[in-house]
Amino acid sequence: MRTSIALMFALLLIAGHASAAAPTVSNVVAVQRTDGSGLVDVNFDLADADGDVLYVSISASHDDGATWAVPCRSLTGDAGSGIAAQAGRTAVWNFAADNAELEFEACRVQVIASDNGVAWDTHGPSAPVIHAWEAIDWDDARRLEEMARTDLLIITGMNIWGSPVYNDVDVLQRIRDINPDIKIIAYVLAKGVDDRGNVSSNTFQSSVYYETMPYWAYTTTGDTLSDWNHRITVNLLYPECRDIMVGKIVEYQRNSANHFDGVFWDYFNNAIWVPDWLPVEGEPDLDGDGIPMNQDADERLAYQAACVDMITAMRDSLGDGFLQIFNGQRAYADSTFAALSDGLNYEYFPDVFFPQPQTMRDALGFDYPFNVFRTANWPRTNNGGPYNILENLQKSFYVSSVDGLVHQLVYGKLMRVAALLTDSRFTFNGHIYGWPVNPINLGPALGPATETPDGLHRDFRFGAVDLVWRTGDMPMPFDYTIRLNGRIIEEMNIPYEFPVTPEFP
Ligand SMILES: [Ca+2]
Ligand SMILES: [Ca+2]
Repeated sequence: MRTSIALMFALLLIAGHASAAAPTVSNVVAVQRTDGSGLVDVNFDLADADGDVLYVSISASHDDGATWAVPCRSLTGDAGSGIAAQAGRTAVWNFAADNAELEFEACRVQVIASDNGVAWDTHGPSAPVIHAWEAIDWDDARRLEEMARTDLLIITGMNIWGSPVYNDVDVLQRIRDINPDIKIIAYVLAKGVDDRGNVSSNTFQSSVYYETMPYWAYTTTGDTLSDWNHRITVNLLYPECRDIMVGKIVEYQRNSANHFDGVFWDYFNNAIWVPDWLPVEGEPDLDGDGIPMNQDADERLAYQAACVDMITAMRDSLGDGFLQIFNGQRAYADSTFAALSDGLNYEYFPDVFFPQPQTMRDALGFDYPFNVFRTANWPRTNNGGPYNILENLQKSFYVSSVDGLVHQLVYGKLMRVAALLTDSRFTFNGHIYGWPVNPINLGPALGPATETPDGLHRDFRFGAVDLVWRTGDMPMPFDYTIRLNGRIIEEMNIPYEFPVTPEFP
């Protein structure tokens, strides 16, 4: 192995996450030793007025700070958790171990300190998307800092809009203070209202409940239509109903203290789908002609046009820069509809939409017409997208061949591999907050994924992903290996995994 040379220069940074007294980092100086060891000494001063012990994260850039993707994992000394806030700290970066055969004309090093114990490792090409649909404690400084690490955060709009606690307090700013570049998206209902709106203290929830009441949808037998727990389906065929559904969002986006960067519509299908387990009598019949929606082509076309009308109305009101991400199956196969969006969310990927069996194999199959290599390019690009998101909330477990213990088979790892191959994004734990323990940043892709005799391969600036087909379907669709500059940093071949990390103990 050739010893690499890097010219380092100092960079101050960062810290200052929302807390009683934010830590500071100063006087960062990084110098590579000249003894042939390839080691880099990173010297810096830490301070924290209220004396918190800090988590120190170090990352490196070869392009003057445009990206922070240079592999920087082999750190010893004053990096990681439990670092006292003192001057004269030193971490040692084994540059040669992380970057065998590489050299750079110049590297910048950044040091980030957190007094909430939060790791600020870099991820790439895309950071994990965070779906945090559950209620958020906006006074939990650690959770806010954890969420600020993503560049796309999706939270439930009506937990803030109309909330007696949060509507008039700009809580989103608490995250933007930490990460000014983050996009924060409101999860909103596309075709229903919460059936607890009549007892809610949330004004968004109650007003949309009462105002849409004349336009609630009914079945062929006159039952109130519902397509999920605690949902009443509204009848979007009425223009007045669409005006309320869109207008309520526009009203709160404008008048609440909390201004989102866009909405996540849940969800758009070609027709209303009612799960078998819901106690709904009769079939959806929005046009009231007695013909069930699934046998009524005119009704379905009218519904599809109504959904487009809402998207257009939202854009007319809140502008072209207001993101609209679509959940639901319609956009997965309808490129014209998908082109209205800034991104598609694949819920329970790949179990919803892709044909059974061999679902992951279709989703990642070049021959399948609606594979995610193709759909990744369907949405708009003018707001930084496409933001196509792969997520799966399910869980599996296995007995590890390494330690004989039960571990979770973390679907987020499979989502990440699929996303790396397809230029999609991923969430690590479905629509509940989740974040990978093992940070992976391979830098930009060098080209598209290619087929191998038994799987897929893709090269990146600093690494490669290899997928080998297994069953083709969840929960173990494929084995994979992720290499960083030739070194394996993550591998799955159940019951073997590296690293063996209880991601959700
Ligand atoms: Ca502090
Ligand atoms: Ca009908």
